[in-house]
Amino acid sequence: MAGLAKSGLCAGRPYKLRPMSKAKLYTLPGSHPGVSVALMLDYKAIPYKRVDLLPVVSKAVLRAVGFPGVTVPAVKLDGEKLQGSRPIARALDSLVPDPPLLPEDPEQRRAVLEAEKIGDEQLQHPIRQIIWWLMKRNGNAMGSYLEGSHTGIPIPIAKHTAAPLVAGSVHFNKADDKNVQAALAALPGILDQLDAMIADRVFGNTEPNAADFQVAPSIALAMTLDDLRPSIEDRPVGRLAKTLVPEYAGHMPPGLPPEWLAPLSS
Ligand SMILES: N[C@@H](CCC(=O)N[C@@H](CS)C(=O)NCC(=O)O)C(=O)O
Repeated sequence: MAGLAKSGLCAGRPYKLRPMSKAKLYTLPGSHPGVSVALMLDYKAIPYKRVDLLPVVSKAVLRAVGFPGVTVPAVKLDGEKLQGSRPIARALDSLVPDPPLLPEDPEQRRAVLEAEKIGDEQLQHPIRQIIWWLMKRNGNAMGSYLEGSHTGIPIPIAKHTAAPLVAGSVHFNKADDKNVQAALAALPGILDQLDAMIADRVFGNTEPNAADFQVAPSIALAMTLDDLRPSIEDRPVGRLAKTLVPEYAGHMPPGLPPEWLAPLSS
């Protein structure tokens, strides 16, 4: 098993790690919580191998390799099987405390956990629903989200066999007209809340915390959508995402009905 660097500098602070095996991150191409976990592993200087599963098929694979749940991100690290971006963040802090993902001060810690929860429970899923709704109507965009992925399947082949996986993902994520309209209507309120938390210095500071790593990939993914980018990129949360995740694979041309986008422009 590969060992880890035993010391180094991260965010200007020295860190010390006990030797541990390389982590294995199971994710999907374009998965925003998967990017969150990859960024946190990098921040903790934990080397890892990334395994990109295909949507829908991923559920059976995760079970086959011993995870109890059927969603990514999932991580094998030091004999532990971790699943879910927030539980993984807590486990990473206990395995490698420095640099920390949560502040020590209880009040600041509570605020970061609240922002992280909004990112996970309110922001992640609407973005997922919007993108699957669009992918069903523009299968050509699929190839761009597969750029740089490690599925083991050549992109042109994956792209041309994706229709049943897209249909399954639309079904699994309930990405129907009603839910996507509701997701778009809720988005401005969620973005306002996150911008207010950045103004209060809960996250978006010099040293990133668990909320930065949770929120920025969802916003970066949202900004791969031509329909959403103009309403997000100049907001504090958009600027934060561009700093933390400057390159997010994927590009989705416009496709949402203009009237569904009205809440974002008002
Ligand atoms: N809130 C969970 C999200 C887990 C989740 O829904 N992951 C998606 C990918 S972003 C998934 O595994 N979907 C299964 C599929 O598409 O087949 C987390 O942060 O870990």
